[in-house]
Amino acid sequence: MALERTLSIIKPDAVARNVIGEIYSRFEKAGLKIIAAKMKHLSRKEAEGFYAIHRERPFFNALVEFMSSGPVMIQVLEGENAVARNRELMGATNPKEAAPGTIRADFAETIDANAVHGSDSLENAAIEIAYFFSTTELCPR
Ligand code: RTP
Ligand code: MG
Repeated sequence: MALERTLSIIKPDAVARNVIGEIYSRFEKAGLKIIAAKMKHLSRKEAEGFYAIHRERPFFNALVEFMSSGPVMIQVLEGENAVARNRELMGATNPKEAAPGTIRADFAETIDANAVHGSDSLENAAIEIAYFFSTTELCPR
């Protein structure tokens, strides 16, 4: 087992639904520690930079529009196999296909507004964490 860090974002739809605490509770119950957090209303440019990997995808504009439509809650999660563990907690990208009991099944309805983001690999996690946090903002314990 490996101690990992991953980047999580509670997207504008879930922040608007007032379920930050319920989602944090799922991270904590799964043994993931929140070692950094900030709330932020992303500019278009910040959202574009974050999702640059999807630049050529047909849904890119809608994704950037949505991610900059309201405040998001951004956190670094640390724990055993944190990248995969967080993806399990999130459920499938399309909430309609997400397993019962996952965050997306419980708090989201559409593929565009699907409640949470989670890094999809350890390599991307490092890039995404550095996009939002300096090393001095991380508080492992
Ligand atoms: P995320 O990056 O937000 O954690 O989501 P993910 O890995 O599950 O999905 P990804 O393929 O990385 O796509 C990023 C976000 O783009 C939106 N999307 N829309 N209309 C579509 O076919 C489509 N596909 C993806 C979703 O909001 C997804 O979370
Ligand atoms: Mg992704």
